[in-house]
Amino acid sequence: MVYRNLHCLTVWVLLLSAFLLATASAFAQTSIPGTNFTCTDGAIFSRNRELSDRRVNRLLNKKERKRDRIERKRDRFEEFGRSVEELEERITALEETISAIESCLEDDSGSSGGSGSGSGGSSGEAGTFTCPTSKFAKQVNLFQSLNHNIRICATSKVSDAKVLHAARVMAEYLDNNEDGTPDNADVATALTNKSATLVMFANESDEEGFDPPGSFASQNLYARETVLPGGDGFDFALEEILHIISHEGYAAVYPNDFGEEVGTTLANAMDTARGGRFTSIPSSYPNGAWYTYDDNTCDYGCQATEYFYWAFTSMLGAQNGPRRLSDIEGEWRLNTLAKVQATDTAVYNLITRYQADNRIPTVIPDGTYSGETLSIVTP
Ligand SMILES: [Ca+2]
Ligand SMILES: [Ca+2]
Repeated sequence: MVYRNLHCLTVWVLLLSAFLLATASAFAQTSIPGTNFTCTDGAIFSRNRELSDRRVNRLLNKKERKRDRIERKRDRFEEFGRSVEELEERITALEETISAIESCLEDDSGSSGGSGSGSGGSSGEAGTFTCPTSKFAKQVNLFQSLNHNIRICATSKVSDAKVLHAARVMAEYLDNNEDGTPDNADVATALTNKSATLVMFANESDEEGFDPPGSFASQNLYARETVLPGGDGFDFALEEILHIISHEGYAAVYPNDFGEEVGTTLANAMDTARGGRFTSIPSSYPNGAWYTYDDNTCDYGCQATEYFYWAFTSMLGAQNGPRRLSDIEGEWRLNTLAKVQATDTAVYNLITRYQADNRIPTVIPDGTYSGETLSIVTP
C-alpha cells in the first residue's frame, strides 16, 4: 500500500515536472519576437522614411502657402499705396472746385446790386439780345417778327444743317399747326421773358469753358446727338428742345398742372408712375413702377421734366418700336400712346386736356416747318 502510494506520488511529480518544463518552454518561445522591433528592420525604416517624406512635403506646402500670403499682402500694400495717391489727387481737385465756387459766390454778392437789375431789363427787350460771341458763331431767332426772343446759339463747329434742324423742331413744338404764329401765346411770352435759348455744341469738349450766364435760360444740345430727317438713330433734339419749352414755358404758365415741384398734377402723376413720392432717388424702385430714372444728379424737379418728356413724346409716337423700347425701358416702359392711356391715366388725362384746345402740341416735330423761313445770322 505504501509502495503503491509512493508510486503514485512519483507519477505526480513526473507529470508536474513535465508540465512546468512545457510551460517554461512555451513562455520562452512567445517572449522572443519582442526583441526584434529595432530601427534596423528594413520595413520599419522605409515606413519611417515615408513618414518623414510626407512631413517634408507638408512643410514645403506650408512654406508655399506662406509665400503666397506674403505676396498677396504685398499686392494689397501696393494697391493701397496707389489708392492713397488717387485720393490725394481727388482731394486736390475738389479743393480747387471749392475755391472756384467760393470766388464765384464772392463775385455774385459783390455785383448783385448793380448788374442784377441790368440783366433783368435786357431780357425783356425782345429780338435785341445776341448770343455771346465769346463762344457762339451762329444764331437763329424764332418768331422775332412777332417780337419774341427765343433763340438758338451754336458754335462754329455745329453744321448749319443741324442748327437749322434744331430751329425747325423748336418752331414746330411752338407752332404745331405751322401757320407762322405760336399756338400758345402765353407759353411763347414766358419763353421770351426768360430769353429761352437752346445752346448747341458739337460735343462735350466743344462746350468746355461755357458758363451759362444768369441773364438767359439755356438748355444744351450736342450736334453729335442731333439726327437730321432720314438719318439713323434717335434725334435728341426732340428731347432737349422739349425740356426748355416745358421747364421754362408750361411749368411757368400752368404751375398747378405742369409745375415741377411736389403736389402739382404732373408731379402727382409722376409719384404714381414711380411707385411712390421720392424726393431723392430710391435704392430700387418698387415693382410695378413704370418710370424708373435713377440718375442721382437729377433732383425731383428734373425728374418731373424728364417724366413729362417720356409721357408726352410716347403719346405723340416718338418712342414707338421694339428697338427703341429696349433702349429706354430701364427708364420708361410706356413707349406708346396705347400704353400710356391704359396704365398712366393721370398723365394721359392731363396731356389730352391741354391738347384739346391746342395749348400743347398734338403732332411730333418731323424737321420740316412751313410757318416761316428760318435762317442763320451772325451774333
Ligand atoms: Ca400756330
Ligand atoms: Ca412738320
